[in-house]
Order: sequence, then C-alpha cells, then structure tokens
Amino acid sequence: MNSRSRRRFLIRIMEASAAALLTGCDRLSQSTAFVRVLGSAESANERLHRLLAEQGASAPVYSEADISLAFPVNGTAHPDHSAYRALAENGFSDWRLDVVGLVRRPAQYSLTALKQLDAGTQITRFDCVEGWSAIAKWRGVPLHSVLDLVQPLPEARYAVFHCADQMAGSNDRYYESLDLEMATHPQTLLAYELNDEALSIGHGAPLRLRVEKQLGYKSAKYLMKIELVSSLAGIGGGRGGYWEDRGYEWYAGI
Ligand SMILES: Nc1nc2c(c(=O)[nH]1)N[C@H]1C(S)=C(S)[C@@H](COP(=O)(O)O)O[C@H]1N2
Ligand SMILES: [Mo]
Repeated sequence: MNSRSRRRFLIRIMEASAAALLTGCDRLSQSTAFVRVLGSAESANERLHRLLAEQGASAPVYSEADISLAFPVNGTAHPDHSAYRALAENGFSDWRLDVVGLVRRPAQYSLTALKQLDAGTQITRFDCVEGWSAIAKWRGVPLHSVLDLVQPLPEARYAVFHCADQMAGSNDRYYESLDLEMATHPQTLLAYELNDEALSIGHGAPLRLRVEKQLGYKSAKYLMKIELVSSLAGIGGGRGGYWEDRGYEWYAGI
C-alpha cells in the first residue's frame, strides 16, 4: 500500500471503531465480539493517532466566549466511600496526593502544596466517548511539574492514576494510566479548578486528571495516588484502566 491509501485504510478502521465506541460507557457491551473489534483496531488507531499528532501536537484552545453553558457530570457523581466523604466534609484539607512507585523521590502533596506550583490554564473541548462534548476552562498543575519533582526512574514507562470512587456493581476503584509521553504533554493537567471555580465533587474534587489529547474516560477524577510503573500487567485487569478492562481501547486518542 502506498502511504495515501494506507492512511485512508487506517482512517476507515478508526471510524469503524469510533462508531463501536459510541455505544456509551453505561451501555457498554461486554460481549467478546465487541472486545475483539476494539482490540484489533487499537494498534491501527494508535499508529494513526501518532501519525496525525505530528501535524498538531496540542489540542486546540478556545476563547472565553466559547465556554459551554453546562458541563455534564458523567460516571461517578459522588464517591460512596466513607474515607472520601470524611475528606470532603473537611474541605479536603486532610487530602493528600501520593506519588509513588518507580520514582527517585516518592512524595505526598496537599492541595495547598500543589497550588504553590506554577499553574496552567487552558480552554479546551472535552469529548466523552458517549457522544457529548463541552468546552471549559481548566486550571491546575501541569503533571510534568510534579513528575520533575519526584524524578521517575529510567525503567518507569507509565503513570497509573488511582481514584477514590468504587464503581457500581464492582469491587474495583476507578483507575487510569498514561504513557510518559502523554503524562508529560504540556497540556496534561492535574486540575483543581473548572471554569474559575474549585472543582465540584461531581467533576472530581479535589483533583482530577485532564488529558486534552484523549477521550474523557482517560481524565480520571477523585485522584488519590499516582504510581509510576514499568508495565500495566499487574494493575487491575491489566489493560490500563477501569473501562479498558471492560473493552475500551487504552490509547483513546482524539
Ligand atoms: N474516578 C473517575 N474518573 C472518571 C470517571 C469515573 O466514573 N470515575 N468517568 C470518566 C468518564 S467516562 C468521563 S466522560 C469523565 C466525566 O467527567 P465529568 O463528570 O467532569 O464530566 O470522567 C472520567 N473520569
Ligand atoms: Mo465518558
């Protein structure tokens, strides 16, 4: 195949898998056929994304006038967990973010400590796999600033994000992961503000991930711990995220 027809072929695969994904998080079929479709499309998607990423390494930014009137709450709206509720009742003053694993200097950060680091602000579009989008202003600490402080070891390949919320009908807490390239992308934020207000509980208080180049399910809410690992095999079901373990693709590039 020449590069043009190869690219058209990859785009068709991506459209087919995007259509499959549009069935939605809540109604996600766990049928093996569905998982098989996503699995086979994944590497092509990833290759296509990397190809297109060369043309636009950053997600588009918008102006204040473009901000959507409403931003939906999706997935967990309020973690049903006594430890989390106790933290929320105290205005998250006792909350700490643990950064552990394959790092030279493991650390714990309070919200106050994170807010003392240089902040990033961006107005961008959030795209959920279920088919809705919203433009919003995010403010937080670029994840690369925190990684610079803890110093990932050479063997670290992924950042895993552990969340406070236990998912309905399951014993698993939400979790996600990024490769270090996406984790250190300048627009990847540990966000504590949405549209100039402290992040609400619905949107992931006190701290959530905001990954601009990937679908909404990668933007983990209710962060408790970031763990640097060399492989995703030992985490959850081994596919890199709560929804990935249920058939969603890991790379999820947009
Ligand atoms: N911890 C946690 N993070 C999560 C989810 C969740 O249920 N729990 N849902 C994901 C999905 S599918 C989407 S679309 C976004 C929704 O974020 P929002 O509620 O701020 O719109 O969060 C993502 N991160
Ligand atoms: Mo989503």
